[in-house]
Amino acid sequence: DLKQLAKETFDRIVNGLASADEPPIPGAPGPEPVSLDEPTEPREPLPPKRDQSAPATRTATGVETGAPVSARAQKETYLTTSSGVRLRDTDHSLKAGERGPTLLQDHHLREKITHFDHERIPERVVHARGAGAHGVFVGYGTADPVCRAAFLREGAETPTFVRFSTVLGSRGSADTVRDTRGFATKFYTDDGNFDLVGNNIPVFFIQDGIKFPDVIHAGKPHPDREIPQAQSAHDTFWDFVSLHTEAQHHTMWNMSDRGIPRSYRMMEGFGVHTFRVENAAGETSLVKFHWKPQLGVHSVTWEEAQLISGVDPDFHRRDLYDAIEAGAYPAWELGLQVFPDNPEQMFEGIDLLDPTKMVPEELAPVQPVGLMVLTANPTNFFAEVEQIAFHVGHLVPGIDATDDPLVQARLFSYVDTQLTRLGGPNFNQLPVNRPHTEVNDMLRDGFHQHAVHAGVAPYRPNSLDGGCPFHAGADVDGSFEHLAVRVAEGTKVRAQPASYDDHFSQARLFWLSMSGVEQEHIVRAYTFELGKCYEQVIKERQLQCLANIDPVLCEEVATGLGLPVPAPTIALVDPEPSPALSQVGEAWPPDGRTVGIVVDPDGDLSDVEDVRTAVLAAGMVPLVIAPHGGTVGEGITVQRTFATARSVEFDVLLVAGCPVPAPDALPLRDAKAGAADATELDPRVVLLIEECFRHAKVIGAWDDGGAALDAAGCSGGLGIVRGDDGAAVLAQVQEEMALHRVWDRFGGDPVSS
Ligand code: HDD
Repeated sequence: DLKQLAKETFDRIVNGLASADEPPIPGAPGPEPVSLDEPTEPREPLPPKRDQSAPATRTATGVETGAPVSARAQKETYLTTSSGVRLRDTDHSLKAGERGPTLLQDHHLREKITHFDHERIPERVVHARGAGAHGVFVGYGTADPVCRAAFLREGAETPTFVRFSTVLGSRGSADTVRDTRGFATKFYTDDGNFDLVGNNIPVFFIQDGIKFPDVIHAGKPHPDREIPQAQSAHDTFWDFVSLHTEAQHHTMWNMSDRGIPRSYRMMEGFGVHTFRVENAAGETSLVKFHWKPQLGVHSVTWEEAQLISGVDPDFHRRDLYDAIEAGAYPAWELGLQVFPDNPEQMFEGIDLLDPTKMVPEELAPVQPVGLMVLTANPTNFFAEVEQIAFHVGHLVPGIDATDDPLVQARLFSYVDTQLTRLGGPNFNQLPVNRPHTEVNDMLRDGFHQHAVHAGVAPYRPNSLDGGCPFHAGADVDGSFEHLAVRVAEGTKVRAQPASYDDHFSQARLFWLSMSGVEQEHIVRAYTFELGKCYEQVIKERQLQCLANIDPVLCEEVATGLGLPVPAPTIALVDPEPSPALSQVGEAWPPDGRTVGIVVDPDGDLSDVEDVRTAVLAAGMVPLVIAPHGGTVGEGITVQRTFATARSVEFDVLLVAGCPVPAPDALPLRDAKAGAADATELDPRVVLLIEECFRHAKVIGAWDDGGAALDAAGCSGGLGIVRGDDGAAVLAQVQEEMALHRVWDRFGGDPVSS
């Protein structure tokens, strides 16, 4: 029972000491002074945590040992050197006398420091900042008519590892910056690893991989000052995308709410390229891969994104970790858009080999073919999330790449970058990268070789190793062969087809498919980003691009920048909008949302525990917010204090009391002088309520909570639920939060064209 498991895990992880019989009294002296001495007894064994995703009984090269091969280190009681010798002291260097110089012969000192000196590896040149989790994929069997890949068959269960990421920022950068998000999945299938290395945006900035260094150099911090970090709001980015106009479609997605997701759990994923698949009868089709999140597609507001970057730069990483730890396992359906494999590789006038174009779902519906659920956090971030190495060339029988010039360059780039990043050619032997199937290659030696290859003939043909390894013929299950399709004939050229010349029509399609409030956000995003540029000519050139997308969008942004509105240089056509592109309007279950509950320890707390339990039972995460930590009332554990809570952490706010200012809300001298006004609401609670209101969140209040809303000046309006009974308020709040935000709260006249 997942819900029960979730509750138990939540109680253990989040509530920590909540089960103590006597709740501690805040500020009271403790019973016994706490010892500062180092523990001397062997500690308890490590808490149970899953092993890294290494095959249970196989070595790195897939040799069956019959015994568990554990990748888990740090197991025993006593400290050892790396060669397993037990150590009596790791706290003092070996010296010539207590006050004398350190001796060169101190091997342990040198080993310890040397290893530390080499702990860092180069971060990924792009997608350096990320988070990952283990999961399982189950096929529905619905892909059979088009794709024979075994992991898609009905009921086939395949372990997976997913790494989400931002693109531009360094490894320590903030999570909620405006950027594309990576969505890379490794399927450890019975036919070897399949990597789907996608993004949360279905199109890309460039049509040809040879431009990848250009777009990344433009987006990365300026080479002279190395600022700004993890931002596109700067001159070099807008310089490039306004000149290289095929980037305009992807840029439009970045400026939309897709660029600032609420959670990795609430993002779509896209394989971007068109792939070629084959069914059991040998017939081929062209497909695009989609991940559809079960929690819906949601975003934060730009103001929230900026606040979070300071308040909790690890917001998305923490969100993913906490959800999985609490048993609220995030899930995505894998879907396929299927197109006939015609020689032109076009569909409804859209060039399927042009990665700056997508195919609206209304023209080619996404057909679900399986479900992925993320069920376990990494055991060790470095070993798994940092060392995982994806590759678009990791394909399994039934799936092949196409001639899209972007994927062609990617097929080269990934191994190449990993050779440097992971220090040699044997990174596929790392536990997280190992296939869960047998490996029988003829690759040998190299840095960090972990396998002890037993044969003497790593060549073919041979007789000394009995002729092994043999080719797997077409009759052998699970053998891979590139699909034998005819390649286009022509002369060698550095050129692209005329069908790649349209750079604006799908950006316009996207704009026209947005709701009013989404268009408003796009206008504000362009205005913000261009407002951060220094060069006038860049702003003017980007306005020209916007004029070629939509006159209203262009005019609104130009007004914000205080610049003239250029006329379009192309004829604008009105495509049929694609409602599937909009995030707004669909109702979603409340699962996985975070609910803040403000309580007043001196007020009526009778409903709070029941509401907390009901929130948890509904699959959401309740966080009690009080003036101080510890517990309030009869053992209700406080997860956030007024000092640590900020509105951006919550999808919904419930206010169960009207807490007066706590001493730490005021300057110390005033508090000492007893200046707190008992009738005043704590200013940090005012800020919580105001921000939740401004960010269009549902707010519920009962008992004295109503007075708190009044004191914060957010007494009523759409999405404000007030009542006398906590359970009834929560029930209505749940209904109202189905749309995620209450955009109608602000009425007004949203931008529309
Ligand atoms: Fe890439 C990493 C996604 C185009 C070269 N890419 C990387 C990651 C993702 C993507 C999600 C992070 C993987 C991880 O978590 O380890 N990349 C994409 C998508 C693209 C794309 C969806 C276009 C459709 N990439 C692309 C091109 C090139 C690269 C055109 C080069 C020609 N990408 C790389 C890389 C990275 C990488 C430099 C950096 C770290 C790594 O590979 O392992 O090779």
